[in-house]
Amino acid sequence: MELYEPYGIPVASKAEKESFDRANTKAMIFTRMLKDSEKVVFFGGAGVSTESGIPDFRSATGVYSQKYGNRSPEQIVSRSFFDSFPREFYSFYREKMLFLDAKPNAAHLKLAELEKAGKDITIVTQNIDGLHQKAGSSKVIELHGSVMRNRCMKCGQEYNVNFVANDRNPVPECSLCGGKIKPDVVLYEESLDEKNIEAAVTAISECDMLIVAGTSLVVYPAAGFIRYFRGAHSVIINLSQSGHDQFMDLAVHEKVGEFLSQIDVSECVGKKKKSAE
Ligand code: CNA
Repeated sequence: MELYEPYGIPVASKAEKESFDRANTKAMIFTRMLKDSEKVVFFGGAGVSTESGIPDFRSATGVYSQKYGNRSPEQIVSRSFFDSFPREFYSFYREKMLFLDAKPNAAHLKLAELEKAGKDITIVTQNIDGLHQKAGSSKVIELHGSVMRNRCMKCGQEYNVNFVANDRNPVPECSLCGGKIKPDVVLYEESLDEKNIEAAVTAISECDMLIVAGTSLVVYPAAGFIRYFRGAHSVIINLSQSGHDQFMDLAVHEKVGEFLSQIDVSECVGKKKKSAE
Protein backbone atom coordinates (compact mmCIF):
# COMPACT_ATOMS: atom_id res chain seq x y z
CA MET A 1 0.00 0.00 0.00
CA GLU A 2 1.39 3.39 -1.02
CA LEU A 3 0.91 6.55 1.01
CA TYR A 4 -0.23 9.87 -0.37
CA GLU A 5 2.28 12.34 1.04
CA PRO A 6 2.38 14.64 2.92
CA TYR A 7 -0.86 13.46 4.49
CA GLY A 8 -0.01 9.79 5.04
CA ILE A 9 -3.28 8.57 3.55
CA PRO A 10 -3.17 5.08 2.03
CA VAL A 11 -3.88 5.03 -1.72
CA ALA A 12 -4.81 1.87 -3.58
CA SER A 13 -3.34 2.69 -6.99
CA LYS A 14 -1.32 5.13 -9.05
CA ALA A 15 -4.57 6.29 -10.67
CA GLU A 16 -6.03 7.15 -7.28
CA LYS A 17 -2.88 9.05 -6.36
CA GLU A 18 -3.11 11.03 -9.59
CA SER A 19 -6.77 11.81 -8.96
CA PHE A 20 -5.75 13.22 -5.58
CA ASP A 21 -3.16 15.41 -7.25
CA ARG A 22 -5.79 16.75 -9.61
CA ALA A 23 -8.51 17.41 -7.02
CA ASN A 24 -6.49 18.01 -3.92
CA THR A 25 -9.04 19.77 -1.74
CA LYS A 26 -8.88 19.94 2.01
CA ALA A 27 -12.33 18.38 2.35
CA MET A 28 -11.18 15.42 0.27
CA ILE A 29 -8.03 14.92 2.32
CA PHE A 30 -10.07 15.23 5.52
CA THR A 31 -12.55 12.63 4.26
CA ARG A 32 -9.76 10.17 3.49
CA MET A 33 -8.16 10.71 6.86
CA LEU A 34 -11.49 9.94 8.52
CA LYS A 35 -11.94 6.82 6.44
CA ASP A 36 -8.44 5.67 7.38
CA SER A 37 -9.09 6.16 11.11
CA GLU A 38 -10.79 3.74 13.43
CA LYS A 39 -10.87 5.99 16.50
CA VAL A 40 -11.45 9.71 16.13
CA VAL A 41 -11.40 12.50 18.71
CA PHE A 42 -12.95 15.89 18.02
CA PHE A 43 -11.47 18.44 20.43
CA GLY A 44 -13.58 21.60 20.26
CA GLY A 45 -14.04 25.02 21.74
CA ALA A 46 -16.35 28.00 21.65
CA GLY A 47 -15.84 28.46 17.87
CA VAL A 48 -17.82 25.26 17.29
CA SER A 49 -20.95 27.01 18.59
CA THR A 50 -20.62 30.50 17.07
CA GLU A 51 -22.58 29.29 14.03
CA SER A 52 -25.40 28.52 16.51
CA GLY A 53 -25.38 32.17 17.58
CA ILE A 54 -23.38 31.72 20.81
CA PRO A 55 -20.48 34.19 20.90
CA ASP A 56 -17.04 32.83 21.68
CA PHE A 57 -14.70 34.50 24.16
CA ARG A 58 -11.72 35.72 22.16
CA SER A 59 -12.87 36.64 18.63
CA ALA A 60 -13.23 40.35 17.79
CA THR A 61 -16.96 40.11 18.54
CA GLY A 62 -16.44 37.73 21.46
CA VAL A 63 -17.40 38.27 25.08
CA TYR A 64 -13.87 39.34 26.05
CA SER A 65 -13.96 42.30 23.69
CA GLN A 66 -16.70 43.87 25.82
CA LYS A 67 -16.17 45.73 29.10
CA TYR A 68 -18.17 45.15 32.27
CA GLY A 69 -17.42 48.15 34.45
CA ASN A 70 -13.91 47.77 35.77
CA ARG A 71 -14.14 43.96 35.76
CA SER A 72 -13.00 41.49 33.13
CA PRO A 73 -15.17 38.51 32.15
CA GLU A 74 -12.40 36.25 33.54
CA GLN A 75 -12.86 37.86 36.95
CA ILE A 76 -16.63 37.53 36.80
CA VAL A 77 -16.60 33.84 35.91
CA SER A 78 -14.19 32.98 38.71
CA ARG A 79 -15.04 31.01 41.83
CA SER A 80 -14.04 33.77 44.23
CA PHE A 81 -16.33 36.23 42.40
CA PHE A 82 -19.21 33.73 42.44
CA ASP A 83 -18.77 33.28 46.19
CA SER A 84 -18.44 37.01 46.98
CA PHE A 85 -20.81 38.59 44.44
CA PRO A 86 -23.36 35.95 43.40
CA ARG A 87 -25.91 38.54 42.17
CA GLU A 88 -23.42 40.15 39.79
CA PHE A 89 -22.23 36.71 38.71
CA TYR A 90 -25.77 35.60 37.85
CA SER A 91 -26.60 38.82 36.08
CA PHE A 92 -23.60 38.27 33.74
CA TYR A 93 -24.17 34.52 33.51
CA ARG A 94 -27.84 34.76 32.57
CA GLU A 95 -27.18 37.43 29.96
CA LYS A 96 -23.91 36.20 28.42
CA MET A 97 -23.68 32.47 29.01
CA LEU A 98 -27.20 31.08 28.76
CA PHE A 99 -28.52 30.58 25.24
CA LEU A 100 -31.59 28.47 25.75
CA ASP A 101 -32.83 28.81 22.17
CA ALA A 102 -29.52 27.88 20.51
CA LYS A 103 -29.74 24.93 18.16
CA PRO A 104 -27.00 22.54 17.00
CA ASN A 105 -25.35 23.78 13.81
CA ALA A 106 -23.89 21.89 10.84
CA ALA A 107 -20.74 20.97 12.81
CA HIS A 108 -22.61 19.40 15.75
CA LEU A 109 -24.97 17.62 13.35
CA LYS A 110 -22.20 16.20 11.12
CA LEU A 111 -20.35 14.78 14.14
CA ALA A 112 -23.54 13.13 15.38
CA GLU A 113 -24.16 11.79 11.87
CA LEU A 114 -20.67 10.27 11.80
CA GLU A 115 -21.34 8.47 15.08
CA LYS A 116 -24.69 7.24 13.80
CA ALA A 117 -22.98 5.86 10.70
CA GLY A 118 -20.72 3.77 12.93
CA LYS A 119 -17.63 5.96 13.36
CA ASP A 120 -15.98 5.61 16.77
CA ILE A 121 -15.89 9.32 17.56
CA THR A 122 -15.36 10.90 20.97
CA ILE A 123 -16.04 14.58 21.48
CA VAL A 124 -13.87 16.38 24.01
CA THR A 125 -15.38 19.81 24.39
CA GLN A 126 -14.51 22.94 26.32
CA ASN A 127 -18.04 24.16 25.65
CA ILE A 128 -20.72 24.28 28.29
CA ASP A 129 -23.75 24.63 26.02
CA GLY A 130 -24.83 20.99 25.67
CA LEU A 131 -25.25 21.31 21.88
CA HIS A 132 -23.34 18.12 20.98
CA GLN A 133 -25.79 16.05 23.04
CA LYS A 134 -28.71 17.98 21.54
CA ALA A 135 -27.40 17.02 18.10
CA GLY A 136 -27.31 13.36 19.11
CA SER A 137 -23.67 12.62 19.96
CA SER A 138 -23.36 10.17 22.86
CA LYS A 139 -19.64 10.11 23.65
CA VAL A 140 -19.12 13.67 24.90
CA ILE A 141 -16.58 14.67 27.55
CA GLU A 142 -17.45 18.12 28.87
CA LEU A 143 -14.18 19.39 30.31
CA HIS A 144 -15.68 22.61 31.62
CA GLY A 145 -19.05 21.22 32.68
CA SER A 146 -22.46 22.22 31.39
CA VAL A 147 -25.03 24.94 31.96
CA MET A 148 -27.64 22.20 31.67
CA ARG A 149 -26.83 20.82 35.15
CA ASN A 150 -27.17 22.85 38.35
CA ARG A 151 -27.06 21.89 41.99
CA CYS A 152 -27.95 23.35 45.38
CA MET A 153 -24.72 23.96 47.25
CA LYS A 154 -26.39 23.07 50.55
CA CYS A 155 -28.46 19.94 49.98
CA GLY A 156 -27.33 18.80 46.51
CA GLN A 157 -30.78 19.00 44.89
CA GLU A 158 -30.43 19.14 41.11
CA TYR A 159 -32.05 21.73 38.86
CA ASN A 160 -32.33 22.12 35.12
CA VAL A 161 -31.23 25.13 33.11
CA ASN A 162 -34.74 26.54 32.77
CA PHE A 163 -35.09 26.76 36.54
CA VAL A 164 -31.85 28.75 36.81
CA ALA A 165 -32.77 31.01 33.90
CA ASN A 166 -36.30 31.75 35.07
CA ASP A 167 -36.09 31.72 38.88
CA ARG A 168 -37.22 35.18 39.96
CA ASN A 169 -34.53 35.43 42.66
CA PRO A 170 -31.43 37.33 41.52
CA VAL A 171 -29.46 34.31 42.79
CA PRO A 172 -31.41 31.10 42.09
CA GLU A 173 -32.48 29.44 45.33
CA CYS A 174 -33.15 25.82 46.16
CA SER A 175 -36.88 25.26 46.60
CA LEU A 176 -36.21 22.59 49.24
CA CYS A 177 -33.73 24.29 51.57
CA GLY A 178 -33.22 27.84 50.25
CA GLY A 179 -29.54 27.16 49.48
CA LYS A 180 -27.64 28.90 46.70
CA ILE A 181 -27.66 27.05 43.36
CA LYS A 182 -24.42 26.71 41.42
CA PRO A 183 -24.16 25.75 37.75
CA ASP A 184 -22.10 22.64 37.07
CA VAL A 185 -19.63 24.79 35.15
CA VAL A 186 -15.91 24.87 35.90
CA LEU A 187 -15.16 28.45 36.90
CA TYR A 188 -11.72 30.04 36.83
CA GLU A 189 -9.84 29.00 40.02
CA GLU A 190 -11.66 25.65 40.03
CA SER A 191 -10.18 22.30 39.03
CA LEU A 192 -11.35 20.10 36.22
CA ASP A 193 -13.04 16.84 37.18
CA GLU A 194 -10.39 14.10 37.51
CA LYS A 195 -12.52 11.51 35.71
CA ASN A 196 -13.02 13.86 32.77
CA ILE A 197 -9.30 14.57 32.56
CA GLU A 198 -8.52 10.86 32.53
CA ALA A 199 -11.21 10.09 29.95
CA ALA A 200 -10.05 12.92 27.66
CA VAL A 201 -6.36 12.05 27.89
CA THR A 202 -7.09 8.36 27.28
CA ALA A 203 -9.28 9.10 24.25
CA ILE A 204 -6.72 11.49 22.75
CA SER A 205 -3.75 9.24 23.36
CA GLU A 206 -5.53 6.21 21.85
CA CYS A 207 -7.14 7.78 18.77
CA ASP A 208 -5.95 7.54 15.17
CA MET A 209 -7.20 10.98 14.18
CA LEU A 210 -7.45 14.18 16.17
CA ILE A 211 -9.61 17.06 14.95
CA VAL A 212 -9.05 20.31 16.84
CA ALA A 213 -11.71 22.92 16.04
CA GLY A 214 -12.91 26.37 17.05
CA THR A 215 -10.53 26.92 19.92
CA SER A 216 -7.81 29.43 20.60
CA LEU A 217 -6.01 26.74 22.64
CA VAL A 218 -5.09 29.14 25.40
CA VAL A 219 -7.17 27.82 28.29
CA TYR A 220 -5.19 25.30 30.34
CA PRO A 221 -5.11 22.53 31.34
CA ALA A 222 -7.62 21.64 28.57
CA ALA A 223 -5.46 22.96 25.71
CA GLY A 224 -2.51 20.87 26.89
CA PHE A 225 -4.38 17.59 26.43
CA ILE A 226 -3.85 17.55 22.66
CA ARG A 227 -0.15 16.93 23.35
CA TYR A 228 -1.07 13.34 24.21
CA PHE A 229 -2.01 12.61 20.60
CA ARG A 230 0.14 9.84 19.07
CA GLY A 231 -2.03 8.86 16.10
CA ALA A 232 -1.66 9.15 12.34
CA HIS A 233 -3.75 12.16 11.30
CA SER A 234 -4.17 15.57 12.94
CA VAL A 235 -6.33 18.43 11.66
CA ILE A 236 -7.06 21.91 12.94
CA ILE A 237 -10.17 23.78 11.75
CA ASN A 238 -10.15 27.33 13.02
CA LEU A 239 -11.13 30.66 11.52
CA SER A 240 -7.95 32.31 12.73
CA GLN A 241 -4.44 30.98 12.24
CA SER A 242 -2.60 29.80 15.30
CA GLY A 243 0.87 28.74 16.37
CA HIS A 244 -0.44 25.17 16.43
CA ASP A 245 -1.11 25.02 12.68
CA GLN A 246 2.46 24.01 11.90
CA PHE A 247 2.21 20.93 14.15
CA MET A 248 -0.91 19.58 12.43
CA ASP A 249 -1.05 17.53 9.22
CA LEU A 250 -3.87 19.69 7.86
CA ALA A 251 -4.88 23.25 8.79
CA VAL A 252 -8.24 24.58 7.60
CA HIS A 253 -9.12 28.24 8.07
CA GLU A 254 -12.85 28.15 7.51
CA LYS A 255 -15.96 28.06 9.65
CA VAL A 256 -16.08 24.59 11.12
CA GLY A 257 -19.78 24.10 10.30
CA GLU A 258 -19.31 25.22 6.71
CA PHE A 259 -16.25 22.98 6.27
CA LEU A 260 -17.87 19.89 7.81
CA SER A 261 -20.98 20.40 5.64
CA GLN A 262 -18.87 19.41 2.65
CA ILE A 263 -18.12 15.99 4.14
CA ASP A 264 -20.07 13.00 2.86
CA VAL A 265 -20.36 10.65 5.83
CA SER A 266 -20.81 7.57 3.63
CA GLU A 267 -17.30 8.17 2.29
CA CYS A 268 -15.76 8.37 5.78
CA VAL A 269 -16.77 5.00 7.15
CA GLY A 270 -15.77 1.51 6.22
CA LYS A 271 -12.33 0.89 7.71
CA LYS A 272 -12.26 -2.62 9.09
CA LYS A 273 -11.54 -3.18 12.79
CA LYS A 274 -7.87 -4.05 13.29
CA SER A 275 -8.77 -7.37 14.96
CA ALA A 276 -10.68 -8.44 11.83
CA GLU A 277 -7.86 -7.57 9.43
P1 CNA B 1 -12.04 31.16 22.42
O1 CNA B 1 -10.79 31.48 23.16
O2 CNA B 1 -13.12 32.17 22.41
O3 CNA B 1 -11.59 30.79 20.92
C1 CNA B 1 -12.52 30.52 19.91
C2 CNA B 1 -11.76 30.27 18.62
O4 CNA B 1 -12.67 29.77 17.66
C3 CNA B 1 -11.08 31.49 18.02
O5 CNA B 1 -9.76 31.13 17.67
C4 CNA B 1 -11.91 31.80 16.76
O6 CNA B 1 -11.12 32.29 15.70
C5 CNA B 1 -12.46 30.44 16.42
N1 CNA B 1 -13.76 30.46 15.75
C6 CNA B 1 -14.83 31.27 16.00
N2 CNA B 1 -15.87 30.90 15.23
C7 CNA B 1 -15.45 29.85 14.47
C8 CNA B 1 -16.05 29.03 13.49
N3 CNA B 1 -17.32 29.20 13.11
N4 CNA B 1 -15.31 28.04 12.94
C9 CNA B 1 -14.02 27.86 13.28
N5 CNA B 1 -13.39 28.60 14.21
C10 CNA B 1 -14.10 29.57 14.81
O7 CNA B 1 -12.69 29.82 22.97
P2 CNA B 1 -11.99 28.50 23.54
O8 CNA B 1 -13.00 27.43 23.43
O9 CNA B 1 -10.66 28.27 23.00
O10 CNA B 1 -11.80 28.90 25.08
C11 CNA B 1 -12.18 28.04 26.04
C12 CNA B 1 -13.27 28.63 26.94
C13 CNA B 1 -14.38 29.32 26.20
C14 CNA B 1 -13.95 27.52 27.65
O11 CNA B 1 -13.76 27.68 29.02
C15 CNA B 1 -15.44 27.60 27.32
O12 CNA B 1 -16.21 27.25 28.43
C16 CNA B 1 -15.66 29.00 26.96
N6 CNA B 1 -16.84 29.32 26.13
C17 CNA B 1 -17.77 28.38 25.81
C18 CNA B 1 -18.86 28.72 25.03
C19 CNA B 1 -19.90 27.67 24.69
O13 CNA B 1 -20.13 26.76 25.49
N7 CNA B 1 -20.49 27.75 23.50
C20 CNA B 1 -19.01 30.03 24.57
C21 CNA B 1 -18.04 30.99 24.93
C22 CNA B 1 -16.96 30.59 25.70
